[in-house]
Amino acid sequence: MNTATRLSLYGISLVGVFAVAFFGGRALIPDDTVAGWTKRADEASQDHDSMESGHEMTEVGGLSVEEGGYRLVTVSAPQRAGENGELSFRILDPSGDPLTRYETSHEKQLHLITVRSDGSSFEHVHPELNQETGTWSIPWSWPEGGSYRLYADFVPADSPSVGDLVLGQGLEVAGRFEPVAKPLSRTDSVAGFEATLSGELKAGSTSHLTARIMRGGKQVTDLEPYLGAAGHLVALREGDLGYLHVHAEEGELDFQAEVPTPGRYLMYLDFKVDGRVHTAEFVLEAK
Ligand SMILES: [Cu+2]
Repeated sequence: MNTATRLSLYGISLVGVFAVAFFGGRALIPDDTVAGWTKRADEASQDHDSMESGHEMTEVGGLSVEEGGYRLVTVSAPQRAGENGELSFRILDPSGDPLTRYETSHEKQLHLITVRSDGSSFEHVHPELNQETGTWSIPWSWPEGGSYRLYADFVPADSPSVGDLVLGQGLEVAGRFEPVAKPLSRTDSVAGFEATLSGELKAGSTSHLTARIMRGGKQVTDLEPYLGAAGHLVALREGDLGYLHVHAEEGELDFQAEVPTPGRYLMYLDFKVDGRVHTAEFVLEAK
């Protein structure tokens, strides 16, 4: 091998080293493409900010113990099905102090929802706040074993711009567990009432839903106000149990639901008749 050939081979191997460095780094992707991605990411985060501050949220809540700096802590409940005890927890504010001041929303300072992972055993209750300690508590027992999800839905009074927060946490309960299948359903029978939910869910847009309550073949028209409306609807996304914001509209049992993705949604309608609150359950599919 002569000197010239050796030098040119050296040159080729140098080119090889540069090529590896070039392809190994971001230089592989043209700069203007990267700039486009960065810009879109910025726009997305701005959109996210504006959705957070507004009321028209299409995101799901309740999948995290923390949101906006507020944290769900010291969740305690009976560990075994059938055991009588207390369910309690605290909310910490962004500085780490127990949150004791809440805005009233739907007539309550905090809405506590629990549901088993299969969508059964839904409960929507209103615990008591200890103003000194910031501890929320309510007498409690689990009907059956399984994995449960707990949601605390509230509006902190110390920072009105934060708006409605839904913090969530999972809980394991020992005891018998038979998963319950929840097929698609627009009707439910509960305590002698026939409930129907009509309307189509469309992913990414506002859907209008209307419920109707019948008893003995006649429509029930004397529903009592419950939480500031004729009824209260909670929607959970099947799969991750993400909690959706549903707004009551004008009119008897009319709602606006915003679902972010196609798939099934578990819907729970609380309504009040003769001084008693009942829950009708539906499963709808969003296209
Ligand atoms: Cu409530």
